[in-house]
Amino acid sequence: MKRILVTGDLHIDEKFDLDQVSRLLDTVIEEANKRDELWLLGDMSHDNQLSARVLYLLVSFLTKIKVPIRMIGGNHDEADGTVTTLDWVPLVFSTVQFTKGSQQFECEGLKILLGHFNVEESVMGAYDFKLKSGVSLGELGVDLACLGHIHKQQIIKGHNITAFHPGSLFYQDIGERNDKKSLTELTLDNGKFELKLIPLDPDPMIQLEVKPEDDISEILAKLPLTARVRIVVHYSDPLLIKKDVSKKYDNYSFRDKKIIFQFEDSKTTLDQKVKMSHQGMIHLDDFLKKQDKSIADLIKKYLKETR
Ligand SMILES: [Mn+2]
Repeated sequence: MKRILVTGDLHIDEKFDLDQVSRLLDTVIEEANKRDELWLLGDMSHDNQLSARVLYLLVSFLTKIKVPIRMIGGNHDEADGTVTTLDWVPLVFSTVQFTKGSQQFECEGLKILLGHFNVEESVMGAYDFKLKSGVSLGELGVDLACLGHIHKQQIIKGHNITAFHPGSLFYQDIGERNDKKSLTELTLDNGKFELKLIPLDPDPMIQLEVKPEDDISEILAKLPLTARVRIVVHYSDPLLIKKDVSKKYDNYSFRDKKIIFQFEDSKTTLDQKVKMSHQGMIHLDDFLKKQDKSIADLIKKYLKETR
């Protein structure tokens, strides 16, 4: 019997608040270390150039995982042609079995595929729409497919095959705000498998629909500081001064809240603004100085050889 923690689409990036990302990665570390293996299904970072902070988070994450890892690259990990931003990982971490594309193997008598793509049956977004894939579930030719790429957690059952998307760790898009985020525990036992969800608590994303005259300051005051809020102001008055409407909410301090104002009339959608902390970048050398020497040396060597 083998118990595996499956996740993916970590999208480590300043853009998504590294406090949040690192908090959720701590849960991944804790849950993975209780099991036999960790499978990571691609899109480790968001940008095809890793900043020092992102690299630091990725390295310290992998350092803390004490079980063998299978890792595949996703579309966000493609750097340039055949190069990915993760090529250094197996050179630094011998416990990571990394491939740029899919992995197919047998485990506990089951044919398993790890991939970073969706099948025709995968759904996404708030309204469960489907995205063209070109491959359907039945065509995969395995018993179980673990698929990254789609951020909405789901299990897709077919005839003699099951696929699942463990989904992403946190909300990137307001369209995901009602989805539940989780890690997936996969138990493999002598030709049989079982999937169990482990709930995550990402920073909430909330959408409030209001009219210009509505007073929602009390609702806003009660929201946690980590909430990302979109206020959609529906209006019909063509003379409405948008600045005055958003000024109304200044009575309540938003300094630490991440608020997006969006004004919607029948014709236009205007002004999207997200306030983010952690815009600062640190210098690579400063970052490397603080790291365990052996890892820092390997990364330095890697960076030297690839530049
Ligand atoms: Mn992704």
